[in-house]
Amino acid sequence: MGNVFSGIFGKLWGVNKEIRILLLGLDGAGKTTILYMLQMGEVIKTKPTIGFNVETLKYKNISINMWDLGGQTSIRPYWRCYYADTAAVIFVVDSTDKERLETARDELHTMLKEEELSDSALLVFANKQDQAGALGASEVSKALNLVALKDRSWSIVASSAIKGEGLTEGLDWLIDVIKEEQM
Ligand code: G3D
Ligand code: MG
Repeated sequence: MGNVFSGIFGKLWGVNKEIRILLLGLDGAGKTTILYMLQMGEVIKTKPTIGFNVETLKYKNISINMWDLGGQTSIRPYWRCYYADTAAVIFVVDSTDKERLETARDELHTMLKEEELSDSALLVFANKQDQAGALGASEVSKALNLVALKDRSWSIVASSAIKGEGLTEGLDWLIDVIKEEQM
């Protein structure tokens, strides 16, 4: 019985469902490239994002309002203006940028301390895997100290935004988690 009902609710959940996901990470990590790759299936020429880009993606019956916030140091304090009603955060890391992994880790943990994000799931993309010398997902995970995250669903997925690799795998995981938490 339980299975029958959860099956029905599982199908209904997506209908007209709108969720909000934030794409965050340091500048140059690949957030805007990921947004438009998911939206249009192609690589677009990006410029550093001043302010934000927002796009609505239709994914498995769900409308995802995806907010890509600028990642430069001067803009990061404004991330918090967008935290309310956030189902999930996608944190993008340039896996070749070893010098700034520590900064990325600090920004991530500072952000996750915010009350408004206490229920948000976290997906990390260890991006730019197509580049020589990129750290693998487990190394990025270690550098970001993800094991320290308590009471939160999180996952890290290796990706190459320009090749479109890993993106739907990550998003599938995220949608499943959000669905479970909201049902
Ligand atoms: P941001 O929005 O996080 O600031 P962007 O980052 O999406 O603007 O990407 C910054 C640069 O990284 C862009 O290159 C973009 O093409 C590149 N990039 C994004 N994802 C990948 C990836 O998976 N692999 C590789 N090799 N490059 C990637 P430019 O040269 O335009 O600055
Ligand atoms: Mg950008």
